[in-house]
Amino acid sequence: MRRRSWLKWLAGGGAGAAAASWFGVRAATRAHPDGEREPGTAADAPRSTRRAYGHGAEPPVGVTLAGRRDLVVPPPARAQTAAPATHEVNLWVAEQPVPIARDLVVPSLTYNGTIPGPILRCTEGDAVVVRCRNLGAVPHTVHFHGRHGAQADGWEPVPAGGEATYRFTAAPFGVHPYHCHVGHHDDHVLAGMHGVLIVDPRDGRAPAHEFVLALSGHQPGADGRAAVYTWNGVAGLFAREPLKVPVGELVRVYLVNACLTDAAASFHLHAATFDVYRTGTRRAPDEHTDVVTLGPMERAILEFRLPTRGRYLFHPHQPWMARRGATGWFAAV
Ligand SMILES: [Cu+2]
Repeated sequence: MRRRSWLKWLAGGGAGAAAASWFGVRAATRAHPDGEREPGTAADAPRSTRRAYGHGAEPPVGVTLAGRRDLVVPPPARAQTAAPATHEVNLWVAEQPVPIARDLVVPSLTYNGTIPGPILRCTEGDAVVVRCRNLGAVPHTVHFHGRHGAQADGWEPVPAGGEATYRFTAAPFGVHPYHCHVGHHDDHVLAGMHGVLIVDPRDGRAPAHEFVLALSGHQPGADGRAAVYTWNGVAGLFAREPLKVPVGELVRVYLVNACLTDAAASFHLHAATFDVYRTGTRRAPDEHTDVVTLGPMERAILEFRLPTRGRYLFHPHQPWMARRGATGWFAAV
């Protein structure tokens, strides 16, 4: 992140003011739709990159795919064993500024310091123990999608400075988002409090090159939509650094629509088609297509192979999302 951005953020009220306002999604800086600069915010808006094909926002300086690998590539599936395992997860909540695009740092709410939160992975039937420590100034929670006891649902606020422990048995297999769920929880989710839990079937899935792609919208734009859309919390990262996969080998995408700024969002892959497993909860694909549409917090597992060397574009088919940071590439190599 540029030093200038930090200084500007601090000069504008900084952490104290941000914490006191419990961090809705108010912008530290204002960004204009389509990555254009808005008058008076010249240095703060994401730069237009119209010279590049199909996207309008660059990632923050210093942010690389290698540095964010753990937020893009899920941990490996656990070896299949007869006995269910116990997974202990620590999630802490922090209120902090997070860079999401070039020259755009926003006051955010995070799990473990990143947007999105860590990718969690277990196997159906495993015991999951999530300890949430609220280091923030206002109440937060962790609410998991999927199936669990009502007492572990994460709707009860965890006060500032407090802790809560959620215990559940992972089910059903599939891909399930988790997110904060206090009060106007959409504010907290928009500010960064969301992540992905992958629950593998007990008999496993075929070996594949796996990625998590979680779409989110950030910052109110002038037209009521988000000003910036990101895959995995950073605008334009996969446009600058394509996701590389070997030609002809199975690719699996855990796709999550964590975007609450729009009624729906889609994922479109160019020059190839994919199997869609909605919510990932069944073994047979629901459809075979090149566009899948998801409402907020809906998700799907996509499987495909890229048959020849080359670059394969992907983006939401909502043009404003594609232009404002959510365009990327797979590169078959
Ligand atoms: Cu919260």
